[in-house]
Amino acid sequence: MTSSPPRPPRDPAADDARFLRDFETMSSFGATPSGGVDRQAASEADNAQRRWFAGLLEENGLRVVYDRVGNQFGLLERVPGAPYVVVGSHMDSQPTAGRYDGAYGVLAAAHAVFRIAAEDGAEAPPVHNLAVVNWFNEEGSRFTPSMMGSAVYTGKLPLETALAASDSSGTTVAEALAPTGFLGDGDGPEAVLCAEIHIEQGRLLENSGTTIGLVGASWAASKYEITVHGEQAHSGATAMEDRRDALVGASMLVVAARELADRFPGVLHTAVGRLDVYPNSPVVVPSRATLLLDLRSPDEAVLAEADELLLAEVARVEAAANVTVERTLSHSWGVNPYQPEGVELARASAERLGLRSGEIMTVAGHDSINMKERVPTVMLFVPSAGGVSHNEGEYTEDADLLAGLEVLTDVTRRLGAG
Ligand code: HGY
Ligand code: MN
Ligand code: MN
Ligand code: MN
Repeated sequence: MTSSPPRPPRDPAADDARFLRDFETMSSFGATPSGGVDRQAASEADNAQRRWFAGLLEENGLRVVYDRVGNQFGLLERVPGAPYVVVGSHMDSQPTAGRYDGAYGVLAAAHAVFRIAAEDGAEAPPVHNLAVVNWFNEEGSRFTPSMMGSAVYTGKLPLETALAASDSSGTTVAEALAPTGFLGDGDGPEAVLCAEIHIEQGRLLENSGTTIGLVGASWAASKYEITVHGEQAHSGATAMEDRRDALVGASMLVVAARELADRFPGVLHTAVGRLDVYPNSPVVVPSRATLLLDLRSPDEAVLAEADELLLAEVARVEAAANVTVERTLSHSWGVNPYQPEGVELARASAERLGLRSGEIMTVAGHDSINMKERVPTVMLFVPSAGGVSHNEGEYTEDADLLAGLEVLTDVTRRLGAG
């Protein structure tokens, strides 16, 4: 039996150049004139980058499969029948976003697995298979809730609910995915362990001169859909005392949410990122205004107290603007920590590579927040310049991208060795 020809030893500089070249290619999908990207879930740009990514995975010997909600996986099957270390993030983006959010973590996962696959006699014989993952619709900008693909994969969100979610044009996830070929008929690979690398999207790592963030826990988050009901009226002729102006009510709630953050300095972040007004016509008093409110805190008791205070504000607004307010919690997660042994394994990898690391909490949501509730999960950060994210000016130094890739490769190799 002829043994396979010895593989050329890895050339780290060439590997790094390949990664950076692939990252440039990836950043061309949905590229915006100001240097960012727009590739919302199941958009043409997202579909195009997924097709390119499938080709890259296959060229490197991985088998590409999709699950029932469009999560994309590249499988490296080394041990027949063994479960998988699932490594990856998301490629979908916010409407005018940066090139790094999510996409970096998916490409780094792919290159980590390519490097491990190319090693002769890895340090320890593999126990688990490896799967690269591109989670569907993490951002939730076109279809809510966010972190959708990993929520379905982990059983947190029913598949039917996800497939029925619709965008502002009324197109459902099922309809958007149907023609793409990204809807599989299986559950995807069985995960036994998980890892994700992501840009920090804050400036703690940059401020402290730390290269690798070891994510120990997440801030808790509550995302509400709030609908204010008023009454349509002529914006000129209607007497002021007769008006039930939904937009006035919604505006009071936006300001109340901002003032709430001021009551808990440093431990409560609030924002209203989307406001839909109906009928949104210049000469009509709006009868309906829907806002998506985002509350986050590292302390679940603070989040609960903020929720109570917000309810009191709702009652005040209803009386003051003579409107009625409906509020539903559309998505939430707790602080629940990542497994400490995973943090220590990643710390040891960073130390072995001579990289400065430090423990950090994630304020942003990630697919690993869903995954850590199912399997031991390692979450890593690399610095964001100025903490800028969800903004076309998002930036991370190449040296930090490559350092993060080295750590992710070492962590994935060790997780794969069981
Ligand atoms: O909600 C989040 O923080 C994530 O970016 N979807
Ligand atoms: Mn992200
Ligand atoms: Mn994001
Ligand atoms: Mn994420």
